[in-house]
Amino acid sequence: MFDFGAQIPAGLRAIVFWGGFVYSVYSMGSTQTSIRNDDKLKEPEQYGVVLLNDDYTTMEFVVEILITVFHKEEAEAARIMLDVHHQGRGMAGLYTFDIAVTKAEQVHSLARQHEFPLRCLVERA
Ligand code: TYC
Repeated sequence: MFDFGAQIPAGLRAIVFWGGFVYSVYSMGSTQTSIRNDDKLKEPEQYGVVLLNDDYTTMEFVVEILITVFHKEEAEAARIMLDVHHQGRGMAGLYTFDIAVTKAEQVHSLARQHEFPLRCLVERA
């Protein structure tokens, strides 16, 4: 229980995002406010965008994709690219579902534009 005093007017229901978790805040009167973890509101599930190896896409292009689409630093991008090259697959990033799908579409679209067969998957983490 946290007491927000008079900061939240009586009757107001507010959603507060705090430390990455969602809490419901209910005003219970002009002087007392309670806060509780709401079971129905969970953190969104995470989805990984997984890059797949192939024999034709250049290493430079994959590093460029990791920098521009996934906002990796160059050294980290090179490390992920080599991981994919050696292991067959590797994690480019974790996102909510819609963002992961958008990133995967961006990868496929850029790969098509440059005539590379680079593919990636969206997987539930
Ligand atoms: N195997 C590719 C090569 O040797 C490089 C590569 C790395 C391709 C990662 C795709 O997701 C990939 N040119």
